[in-house]
Amino acid sequence: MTMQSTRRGILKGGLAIAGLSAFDLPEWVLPVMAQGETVVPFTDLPANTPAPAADRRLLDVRTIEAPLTPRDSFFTTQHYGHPDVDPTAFRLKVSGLVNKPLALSLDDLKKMKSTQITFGFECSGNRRPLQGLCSNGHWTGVPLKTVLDQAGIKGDAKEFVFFGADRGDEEVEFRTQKFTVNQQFGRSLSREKALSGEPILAYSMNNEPLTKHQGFPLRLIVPGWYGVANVKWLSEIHAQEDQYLGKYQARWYRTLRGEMIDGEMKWVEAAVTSMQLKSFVARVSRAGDKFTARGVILNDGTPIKSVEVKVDDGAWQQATLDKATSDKFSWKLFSYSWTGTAPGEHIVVSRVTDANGLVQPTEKDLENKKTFLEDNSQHPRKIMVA
Ligand SMILES: Nc1nc2c(c(=O)[nH]1)N[C@H]1C(S)=C(S)[C@@H](COP(=O)(O)O)O[C@H]1N2
Ligand SMILES: [Mo]
Repeated sequence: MTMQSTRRGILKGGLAIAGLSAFDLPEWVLPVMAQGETVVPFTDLPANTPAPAADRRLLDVRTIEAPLTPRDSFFTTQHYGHPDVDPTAFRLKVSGLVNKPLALSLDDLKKMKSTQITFGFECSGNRRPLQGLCSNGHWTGVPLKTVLDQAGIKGDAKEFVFFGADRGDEEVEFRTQKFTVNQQFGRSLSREKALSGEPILAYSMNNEPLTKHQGFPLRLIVPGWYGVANVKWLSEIHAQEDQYLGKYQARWYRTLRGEMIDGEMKWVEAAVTSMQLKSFVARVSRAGDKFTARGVILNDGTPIKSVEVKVDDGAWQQATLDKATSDKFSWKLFSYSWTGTAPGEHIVVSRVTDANGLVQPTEKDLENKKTFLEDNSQHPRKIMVA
């Protein structure tokens, strides 16, 4: 299959799931390639990308053409593989510091008033050169608050732990000792966040049931947060007073940064929560002398003020935001066109600024971030112009 026809297939899928016909086609900033338009290759991609593990999938960001990512190309990753959940036997348990413990079937959940949201997210480990651990979906489910209100949350419940049906053996280190225990994947939210009305218990993406990859039959969606918060194969919500200190909460998803405070370097370890402001160029194409860079913005839902693109040592130039991706928690797509780039290797980079004036950092700005998570640095792409 040629790249052209593959992309057309993806566009069709994208339209079908968005419930759109060809007649109300918005002006995609990432359209199917026009006649005579060709992709300008990135030269900073590794020559051979090792095939990802069977239960992992990267989105080839050069193929993004529609606001929503079709379910069969939506990126996917997890720690313990995919558990099999029988949807008829499935019960979502709500336990702990609640007045009425619950065991809800899928039907029970689907009978509750549903809500929908477009939400794009990335894994906190997403980074250059591929940037393939991100996607955008349209989610349907029940507000988490609806279910928690039904259970009746006790006053001393401070922390809500979300357990997946997936489990694995983990070595837990304690001082000089090591214990191997079999445990479920778990992540927690504070009382304030859990009851905020924003998180959703989702049973559908892009108007289709979740796939096994996406956490069938039910997952938590925390709009504006990194991927890890969106617990898949959700099986139990446990309300408790104590902080939850499981491996994927307290140890694996931490960012270590040095911050200058009053002239002194302080080392801060913080949990991975809401997404850092980020953009990257996903594809550069060319039609004659006209070049177009198209890209993606991800953040915590703060409105975007501007996104700019710079070619080589030129000035930053305003790029255009795609109106089809203006929903608060959607990823945002953008494009910028220019002419007059000579044959040879060139650098194309993007930079986003949000409504609070926060500017996407450079790699240099992040030099005191020691762990690789939350890399939202500007990503200069190398391209080869023939
Ligand atoms: N139950 C469970 N949920 C999980 C994980 C996991 O290992 N188990 N991994 C998390 C991580 S690290 C990411 S980035 C996202 C990926 O979601 P996706 O596969 O739908 O893209 O799922 C999150 N939810
Ligand atoms: Mo992740």
